[in-house]
Amino acid sequence: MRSRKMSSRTNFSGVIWTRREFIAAVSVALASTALNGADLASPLITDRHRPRFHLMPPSAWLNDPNGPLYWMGRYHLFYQYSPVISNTGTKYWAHAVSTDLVHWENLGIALAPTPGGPDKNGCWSGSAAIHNGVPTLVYTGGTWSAESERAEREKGGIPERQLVAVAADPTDPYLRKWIKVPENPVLTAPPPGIKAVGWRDPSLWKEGETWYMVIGSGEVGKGGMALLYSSTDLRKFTYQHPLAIAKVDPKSQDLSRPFTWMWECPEFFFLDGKPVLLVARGNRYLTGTYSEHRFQQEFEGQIDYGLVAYAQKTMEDQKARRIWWAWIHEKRSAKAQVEAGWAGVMSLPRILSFRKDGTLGIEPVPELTNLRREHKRIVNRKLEPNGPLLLKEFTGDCAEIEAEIELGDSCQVGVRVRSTADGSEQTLIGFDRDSQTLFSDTTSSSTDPETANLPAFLGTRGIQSASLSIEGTKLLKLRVYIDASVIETFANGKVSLTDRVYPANAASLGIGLFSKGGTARLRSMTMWRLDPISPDRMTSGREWFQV
Ligand code: DQQ
Repeated sequence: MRSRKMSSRTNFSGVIWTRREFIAAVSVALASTALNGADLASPLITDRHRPRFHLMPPSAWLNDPNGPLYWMGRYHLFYQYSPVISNTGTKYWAHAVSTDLVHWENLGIALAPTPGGPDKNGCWSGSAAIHNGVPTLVYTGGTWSAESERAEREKGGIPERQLVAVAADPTDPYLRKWIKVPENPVLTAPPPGIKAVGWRDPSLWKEGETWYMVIGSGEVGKGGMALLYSSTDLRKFTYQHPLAIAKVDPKSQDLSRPFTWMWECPEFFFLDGKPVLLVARGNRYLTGTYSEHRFQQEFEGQIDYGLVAYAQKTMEDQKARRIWWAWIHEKRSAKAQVEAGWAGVMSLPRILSFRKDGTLGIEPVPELTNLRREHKRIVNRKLEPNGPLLLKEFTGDCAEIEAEIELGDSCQVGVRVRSTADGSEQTLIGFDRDSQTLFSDTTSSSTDPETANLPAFLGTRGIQSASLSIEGTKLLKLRVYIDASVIETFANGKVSLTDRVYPANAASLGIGLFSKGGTARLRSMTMWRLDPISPDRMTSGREWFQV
């Protein structure tokens, strides 16, 4: 079955097994769902689950963010695109540009597989850098089809090759054309002695005149690895040693599932001079020490606690900010995805920073305030357990909410969004005092069985939570972005939690507050209607995506 092979290739690294099973389940029966974007134009424009201020392709499939880059006044962001709504589809690099990190213009396909070439079955994830004034991409090529991949990997083969492409015309601010270099593949196999379960997703940084590159890998029994290479010209790469190896407990790993030993999308950078390693698995970040080009983990944290966020990618922008993106995948059935004609959304850009306690702070980029339009504000209200379900002042599904709530003696407080008047559909975003967690409760978000009742959703549907300590101030500071089916929540500058909801009732637009087990006090709550970033839910430009 293609879906099984997909999960071996894309390998969600066993964030937890329910995740992998979830992805496998939603990919069932998608083998022949190639789409004609033009036919789908109209339904996608009016699809009320399709976001309005998030980046996505005009139709079909998006997964990992790739190669963010700032060049000639524009942010360039690439992403994994497939004309087939499935993670088994052949992957292309799609390309979008923005001057403000918020309004994106899709430019279509930047990298396509070369027939018979080392990326003939997919241009997989990678990174960008400027080398000698030339924007340069490094990425992984897939040489095997989804059909043959699992069998080949089980025999110990590795389908991945590493490739380089350069901007054909660096004077073009849009960088529309990319040329694969004649030296490709620049790396053909993992280093000898490493029994790699996978070898992909290169990421670059520079020290002095030398480029360093990590490639995601892993060995059964050892764990995920970031393999370190060096280069002076981004054509010839020399293997050094593992930059880092995961600290895993082999007893908690399942030897029959080799790909859970893999670190996908590793990314290494310095923030305030301190080394940070990101890995896709669980949106983890690792901090520690870096000496002689070896990273020693001392602390492990999590950037986004939503199981729908994956394959994180960052860049340092021209303002020396570390900007973060991730793929937000769907949380509904394969059938629903195919019927919708699209799947996958790029997260909002966020800024990572070191907090005083050595953990990473995560907040939306300030540029997002450019989207704010009319607003309503309420202040100083008592929140009691029997309070009104909804606030008459607030409604909407293209909005930003900022709320500050004093916990008082409540057990749980927060905001209710995407709610019907009677609460038969509703999503709760709040703080639980006992467990000291921020949570997103989607248990009642939808009555649609394609999102609500499938066994595959039981692992990811329901309540997701993130550790959040606010005992000192007892003040919950929420910032919630609601964009149709996407909800991105930030709390106290410390944690983020992304979730998906697909209310069946078009009237599930109500917004309210809740307090359980005691009385809390709302200091203030402001809601802005946000401006869509395109008039047609990002459905234009399909001609640039013809493959
Ligand atoms: N997706 C890419 C791989 C990467 C995985 C293929 C992570 O390069 O390992 O689309 O989602």
